[in-house]
Amino acid sequence: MTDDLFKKAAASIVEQDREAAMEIATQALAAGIAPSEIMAKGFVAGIAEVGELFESGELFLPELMMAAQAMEGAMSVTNAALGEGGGQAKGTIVLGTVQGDVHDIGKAIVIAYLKANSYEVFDLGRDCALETFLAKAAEHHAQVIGMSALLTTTMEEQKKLIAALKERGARDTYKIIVGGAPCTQRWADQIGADAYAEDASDGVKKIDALLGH
Ligand code: B12
Repeated sequence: MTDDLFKKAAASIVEQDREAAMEIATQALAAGIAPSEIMAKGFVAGIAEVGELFESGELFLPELMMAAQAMEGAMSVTNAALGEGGGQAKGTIVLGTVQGDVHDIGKAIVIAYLKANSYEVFDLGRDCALETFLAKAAEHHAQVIGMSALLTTTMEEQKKLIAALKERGARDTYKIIVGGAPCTQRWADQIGADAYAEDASDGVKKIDALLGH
């Protein structure tokens, strides 16, 4: 039954069916499946398959966009179920997708997890300029800046932001965490980030560790 729902969830994304995706997400939650589990084993598996089909030329951009819309539909259901952690905030984070990059599905999941784990998070959206990251981090007195990048070309923006902080003598003002499919621990080390996370729950763990929770 559960495996069947995971398969249906993945299929709804591959078939670019937003309505079905939302319905399956609702069904899964009603069946007691955790939002994180239906996301990871169902919907994220589906969008990963879509990425492979796109890469091999079996799906084209319009279909990729419709699959992303189905994914957003599913996320609207699962993220709402995650809720907010409540209590005193464990820390303040500004998080966005870097300039030149419009991929924001992963970022939305990370934000939902962080909020559910009692962090105050300011969503800087997508295609976010380096200066906006820095201005918003200062404005909100953030402890952490999180940057998402999904393109090998836009990963460079993560490096540029760290370099800009160093140039201004402000590198130690913030902890920097990077993520997104092309990023790795090695990349994070290379650019001098404080942490890399492979997914949303790892992101919460890494930020907890950075802030001593
Ligand atoms: C959906 C999608 C799109 C959608 C995005 C919609 C949206 N609102 O996000 C649309 C259709 C718009 C799109 C456009 C493009 N895309 Co696209 N897209 C994808 C796809 C299939 C899925 C991405 C996704 O949502 N994954 C699911 C989420 C949950 O995973 P995630 O983003 O990795 O996030 C998780 C972790 O990485 C981590 N994480 C992510 N960010 C952060 C940040 C922090 C701080 C932390 C802690 C953790 C963290 O936690 C997340 C949750 O677990 C990928 C394939 C792939 N394998 O990634 C291609 C892919 C990224 N796209 C690709 C390409 C080429 C493009 C286009 C250039 C296509 C074109 N010809 O126009 C454009 C680029 C537009 C732009 N300027 O940004 C390539 C990139 C290749 C490369 N080497 O750079 C990929 C890899 C597809 C492929 N295999 O060819 N795309």
